[in-house]
Amino acid sequence: MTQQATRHDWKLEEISDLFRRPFNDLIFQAHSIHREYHDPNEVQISSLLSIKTGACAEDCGYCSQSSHHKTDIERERLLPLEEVIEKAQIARNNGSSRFCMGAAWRNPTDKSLEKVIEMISAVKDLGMETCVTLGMLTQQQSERLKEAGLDYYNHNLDTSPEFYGNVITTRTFKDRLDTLSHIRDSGINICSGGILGMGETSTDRASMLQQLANMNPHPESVPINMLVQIEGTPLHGAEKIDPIEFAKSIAVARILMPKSQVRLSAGRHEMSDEMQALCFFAGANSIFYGEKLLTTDNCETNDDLALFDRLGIHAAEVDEQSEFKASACSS
Ligand code: SAM
Ligand code: DTB
Ligand code: SF4
Repeated sequence: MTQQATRHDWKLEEISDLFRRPFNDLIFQAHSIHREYHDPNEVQISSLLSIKTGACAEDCGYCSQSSHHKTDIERERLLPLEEVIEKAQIARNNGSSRFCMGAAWRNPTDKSLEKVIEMISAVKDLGMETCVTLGMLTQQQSERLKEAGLDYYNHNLDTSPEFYGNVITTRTFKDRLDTLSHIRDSGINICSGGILGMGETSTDRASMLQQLANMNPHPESVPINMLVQIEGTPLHGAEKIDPIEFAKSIAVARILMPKSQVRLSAGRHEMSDEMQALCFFAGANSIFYGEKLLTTDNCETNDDLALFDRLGIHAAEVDEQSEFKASACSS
């Protein structure tokens, strides 16, 4: 087996060339790399829970939870610990190996961070991996989360540095990079990716992937979301991304970051089984599972199980050393 060297010096033009390759050549290359590094029939599944919903000070143009937009979500304060444990237990019983808790904050206060830490400890006690996404963090807060045993922190770049200002104005691209470097320095695994279908160009998609691929080490998890269009947000009505271009983006992410988990994230609800199958072939090897994402619908769990069954895919499971091992998805 000839594993290619993992690179962190990708030029934008090289990545754009990958996007310009004939589809079959690109997908073949991505799938070949995928097989070298991963079990091609294994997909890791995480479940999401919004632990604090809405009234967010940021103006992210895609988001239902920004106080800058008029959407019809119900605001909720930080959930009680018992409710979080109950939801995590359900997710574990449904086969999720990781529980990801999201809060609509620009950044957490130290006081609310301690409450989230209680949640992290309780979820870890259930034998699940933990992930949180709470907005910007200081170095000290990252270290506190590491000390509490957090496995992953999700903080997306969202889009290219060039397109970023069209989507968010209340924090900068550099703010995001700073939070990511605090997470990296504190030793927590990074989950970072972006959203496609916000009106960005193919060069923007290449540029966002360049930013991720030139991080050293690569983010351990790379969520690729397809915009879920939400009425009342500025990006409602944005031109939808061509499914083939979306699958190509998954393939390019797999080629650039061979060892990472590439997560087929938001937007699966609007994807056909065939499009999801193509994304798995192109190198996606994790999903969000469960009927809700944060505030919007995800695929029905029975539909996911039926798709896994049709494709002969099994879910990855965590063992005591937090390493993935195969298990039947329905067991
Ligand atoms: N407030 C925190 C933050 O922004 O870092 C955490 C929660 S935020 C909802 C997590 C990520 O979900 C965003 O960075 C974005 O990439 C993704 N996301 C949010 N709304 C989305 C939508 N409508 N469609 C696709 N992805 C979305
Ligand atoms: C990520 O990249 N996608 C997830 C997770 N990280 C937190 C969130 C998707 C949110 C989709 C819109 C919603 O449900 O509000
Ligand atoms: Fe707030 Fe996160 Fe939504 Fe942006 S994506 S408005 S930071 S909850």
